[in-house]
Amino acid sequence: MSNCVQVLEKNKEIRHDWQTQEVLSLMTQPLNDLLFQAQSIHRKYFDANTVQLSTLLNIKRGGCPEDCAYCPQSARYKTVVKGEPILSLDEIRNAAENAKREGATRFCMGAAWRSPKERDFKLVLDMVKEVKAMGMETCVTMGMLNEDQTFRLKQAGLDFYNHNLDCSESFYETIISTRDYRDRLETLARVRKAGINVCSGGIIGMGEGKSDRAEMLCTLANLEKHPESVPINLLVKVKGTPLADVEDLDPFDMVRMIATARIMMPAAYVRLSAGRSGMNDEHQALCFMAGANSIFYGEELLTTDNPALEKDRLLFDRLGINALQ
Ligand code: SAM
Ligand code: DTB
Ligand code: SF4
Repeated sequence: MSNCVQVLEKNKEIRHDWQTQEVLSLMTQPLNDLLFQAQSIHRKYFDANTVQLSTLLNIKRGGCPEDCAYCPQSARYKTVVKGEPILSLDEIRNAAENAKREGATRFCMGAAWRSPKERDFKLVLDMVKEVKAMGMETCVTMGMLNEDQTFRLKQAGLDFYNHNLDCSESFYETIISTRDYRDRLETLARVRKAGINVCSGGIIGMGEGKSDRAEMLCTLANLEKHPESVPINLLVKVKGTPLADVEDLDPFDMVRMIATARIMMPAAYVRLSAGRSGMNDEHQALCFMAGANSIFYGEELLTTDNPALEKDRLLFDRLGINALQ
């Protein structure tokens, strides 16, 4: 196929006019058909056997004023997580060096804030500069940002900002009451305007319907530009949170969600995010087959467990997957 035809085809595939009903049909079609479509698209945009590794560090644990029903770091719920002060620059440097040595290409720093206060924000700018200088990609997630903050983060060398939609606008009020959906979209628009790559996705398994999942993917894919990174989290049920006893998800629903995200946002890195500790190797392999090409690599997410490094290396070996260098 000529380059010109390839470009025309890709232009048709990168769409921003998705409708919930259409996406619901895509997501619920026979699994083999869905996987075939997702694999075909994945192979046009990426090497199908390469997965990107991001390591997470919780730079400010717990004590968050927000009421996100899934989150063990909310001060409103009685969980094992206690509020702690922000980590020091030395602690960040050590963790990032370790992540780099283990093979991660991106270092993601998360803080349990509604939005950063000026004093803390300055510390985060220093963290970003430090990690960037080590030759790693930088990512931060710390809640809502104003325009001044996004521009200062860009100047400090921030590559990605993670701010999830979490779920559909229709389901949102059952999950969070302390800030609204529009706030999330506004922060994403400011991140984009500042020239920082957007990392945005959501969580499934919170009791939402399939059409909520389709609606959330439509909101992401219908943004003016697709997010460069789309984390798909499977709810980690934490004792003490309102969602601790929600019903288990059909494992194939995670596979379907990833495949649908892959088809809708062909050039994005789709990350198989939280929830891997509860998945067996075969389930994860199906997620990679569906087009997931990024993971969180490290033994802890923010407050909950993630698979051991050795376990992930062994899985990659068995599947013939290479880590993105
Ligand atoms: N406080 C900031 C915020 O909420 O934007 C940044 C950190 S927050 C913990 C980042 C994301 O982690 C949330 O938006 C949510 O998607 C995900 N998350 C939190 N708790 C989770 C859980 N129990 N299971 C799956 N994902 C979770
Ligand atoms: C994202 O989408 N998932 C990560 C990261 N972005 C910050 C967080 C997952 C948190 C899982 C629950 C916990 O460990 O506290
Ligand atoms: Fe706070 Fe973020 Fe947890 Fe919500 S998800 S309670 S904002 S740390």
